[in-house]
Amino acid sequence: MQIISLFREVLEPDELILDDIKMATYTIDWRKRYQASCHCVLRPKSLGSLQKIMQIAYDNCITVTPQGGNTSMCGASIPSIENSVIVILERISKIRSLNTLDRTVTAEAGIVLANLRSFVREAGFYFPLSLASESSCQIGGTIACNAGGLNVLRYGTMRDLVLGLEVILPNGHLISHLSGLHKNTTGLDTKQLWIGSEGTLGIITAATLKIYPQVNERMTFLIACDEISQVLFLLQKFQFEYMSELTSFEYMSLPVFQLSQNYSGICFGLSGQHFVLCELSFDDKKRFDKDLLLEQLLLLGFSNTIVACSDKESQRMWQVRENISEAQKNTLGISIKHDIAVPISSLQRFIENTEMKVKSEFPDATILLFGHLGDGSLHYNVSLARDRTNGVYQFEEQLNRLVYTEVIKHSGTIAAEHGIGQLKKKWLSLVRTEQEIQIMSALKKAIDPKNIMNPGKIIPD
Ligand code: FAD
Ligand code: 2HG
Ligand code: ZN
Repeated sequence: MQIISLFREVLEPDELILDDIKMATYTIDWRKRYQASCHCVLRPKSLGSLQKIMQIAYDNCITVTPQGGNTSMCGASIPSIENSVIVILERISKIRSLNTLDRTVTAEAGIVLANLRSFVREAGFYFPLSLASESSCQIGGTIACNAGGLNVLRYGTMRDLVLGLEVILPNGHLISHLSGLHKNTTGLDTKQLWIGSEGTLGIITAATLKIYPQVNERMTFLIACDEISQVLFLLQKFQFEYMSELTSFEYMSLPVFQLSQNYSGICFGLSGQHFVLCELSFDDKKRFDKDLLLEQLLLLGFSNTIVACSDKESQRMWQVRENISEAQKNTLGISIKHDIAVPISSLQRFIENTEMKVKSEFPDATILLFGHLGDGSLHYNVSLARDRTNGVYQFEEQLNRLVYTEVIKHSGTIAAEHGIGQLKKKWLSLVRTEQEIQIMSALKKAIDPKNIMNPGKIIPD
């Protein structure tokens, strides 16, 4: 109660959420896996209010979890300890400026990704970060997680798109460095610390981001293959033939493709074991030639292909891809998720070996394999017929060990794009050396000496 009065003194009434029912949406994660009670949810309407919140939190050692769209897949956005406060950014969401000569947009952290993308589109430009969660997730959250998504092949992850950052430190001080410089070699690039920091080093309040020219034409197509080797062969061919046009190369295994088609009420009538949703973007209309593409695919032996003939058809293809997580959650219940990456040259061996091991220890497993194969990252989700409720988590450690052992054998990572959060911190030492973890801890101590920012995330206990 006393903590609430401290905030009440400096905030306006509508900047505090105290009602249990209203708080409930912020205290449970998208997967309904992590739940926490907290003193209150704070929704500051200005940077000034946010600074006051942090000063109070710092002086009184109150732990703070910043929250964006609450779409984290690894429990990063839910406090891991009791007696925290959650700070939501939804009201700090203005577009501050658009500079077409610098090719930048400066936006506040709470803007929803889809809204930023529409704003940039309406101005005649393109902001490439695209995720299935884009109608909920926020710019601050995507920076804090270094989000990846569907266009990484051509434009990189969020880290590649951030030119400048503004953050509020745990002690309430503001660092604002929102320059639109594309080059700057003045010592350590400190903004990189906050990109991927998952709310553990302060609150991101605004960013200057790169924007791109709008793409003139897109070609979206679905290809069915019988063997994973064909998928990799296709990727290699496209990387040579359409190096700069290849924007997305998304993979779906048969169980995933069927599940999401059924859930979406869409059927493309393709048969195969492996499916690729591919998008080429052309700045130059001359290279946009559907017939040529179909002919090339036929010559390479890919006859089971559908090239979208309209925006509507392309949207239907993307719908099947983007509905996967929802389809899985609503149809198969609770699954065990992995967000891994291995070098593309090792993908086939990784997929084959891991499947063999999973099936031998878990004969009732359905492996829901899909993801951004073009950049080497895959979602290796496993559903067990024996239990589709939370009870399945009793098998999580065994399954994780199995999958991560193969990931490590193939020089991969246990978190390609979703981050570590609470879910994977005990596995961090598999992929980061002791010295690297020590450096992370030392930086955390230097920036957040009282450990008030989203404690219990990333760094193992
Ligand atoms: P939240 O979930 O609210 O928070 C995530 C982390 O960021 C937390 O640690 C939080 O404390 C911190 N944070 C949030 N805002 C701030 C801030 N302003 N300052 C400091 N820290 C902050 N991810 C991908 O990379 N690629 C995908 O393709 C993808 N697809 C998804 C599809 C679905 C259906 C869903 C549900 C999720 C998907 N995700 C994907 C995961 C998720 O959407 C991303 O990680 C996203 O970046 C999280 O943004 P958010 O605003 O929801 O952040
Ligand atoms: C995607 O690629 C997301 O669609 C979600 O990263 C992955 O649900 C998942 O496991
Ligand atoms: Zn993904």
